[in-house]
Amino acid sequence: MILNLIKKSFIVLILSLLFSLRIDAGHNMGGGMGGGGGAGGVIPVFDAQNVSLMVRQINRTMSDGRSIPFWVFCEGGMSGMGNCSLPSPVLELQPGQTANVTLNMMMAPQESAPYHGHTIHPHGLDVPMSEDGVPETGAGVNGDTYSFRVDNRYIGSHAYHCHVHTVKHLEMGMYGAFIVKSGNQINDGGPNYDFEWNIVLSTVDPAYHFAVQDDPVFADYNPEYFLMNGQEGLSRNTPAEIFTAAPGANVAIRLIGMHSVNSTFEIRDASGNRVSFTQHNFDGFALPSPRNVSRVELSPGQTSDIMVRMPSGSGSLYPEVSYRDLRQNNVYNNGRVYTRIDF
Ligand SMILES: [Cu+2]
Repeated sequence: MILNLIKKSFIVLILSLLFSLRIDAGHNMGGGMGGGGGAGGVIPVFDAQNVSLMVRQINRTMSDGRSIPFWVFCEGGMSGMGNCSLPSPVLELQPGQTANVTLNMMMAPQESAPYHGHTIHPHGLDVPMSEDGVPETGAGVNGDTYSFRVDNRYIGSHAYHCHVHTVKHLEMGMYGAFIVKSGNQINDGGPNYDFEWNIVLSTVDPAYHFAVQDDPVFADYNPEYFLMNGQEGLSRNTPAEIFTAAPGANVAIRLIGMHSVNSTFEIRDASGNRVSFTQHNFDGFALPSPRNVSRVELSPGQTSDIMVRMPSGSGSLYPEVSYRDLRQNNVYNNGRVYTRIDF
């Protein structure tokens, strides 16, 4: 009897390990895994009041077959396996709550001195210096618990990322959305949304991923892969993600710019015409008044919260991001990334 029980729990353990390994691969192959209403999209969401993150390497096979190593923050406490995704998980905190985000360095891939260790830097939130994860101002790089509070001004989109050798570690995937939430309000006193979708923008220069210490020199940035929520979304038929809303619903889209070039966000209808929407927040704060626009430009490190109303009847809209080089402002080869909202 006891032996059977042990056998059974062993099988359950193996099955759960296999399952988490499958998740580790991190592929939600161009849609199919439709995002879900309140869930915020395909990237897992955790409560920043009590979350433990560790660092793991995951290898991604890109659309051209090349395998690229990423370092990501994975939720998972001491279990050693972790719940890994690219981008790293979304962390949520309500105004008035206290964040307790623990960085567990057990088995973390890392560089040697002087770039040893990792931190978690809440980007765009004003937190005490001891909690902001910046080694240059004294933050430890061997694991820590980051504890801070936010107020109503911060309702909306922010980010977090590692602040050790940032030029490399950010590029490696050590970034995620940090959302300050108050019910369904898009900002303090702002309108309510019916659905919320977090979209993290990022770019990949393979040379940075294979770099050792400062070789090659991190000077020129030549991205080859362009992502929305970790997916390439090279065409409308293979969108980075398919989000499911409802006719007539207000969908909040939170754009978190963790990319390293210029970018433009637009929404098009089935005929390719631009759809206008309302921009409520920029760079983590409410605009003095909402703006009716048909595009949003996002520079590296910026965020924006927009709201778009689904038409009546059923159909699809196509949010897209164009990544453009900083010098000539030309759209990169494969630099247009497509997603889809079904309603
Ligand atoms: Cu790091």
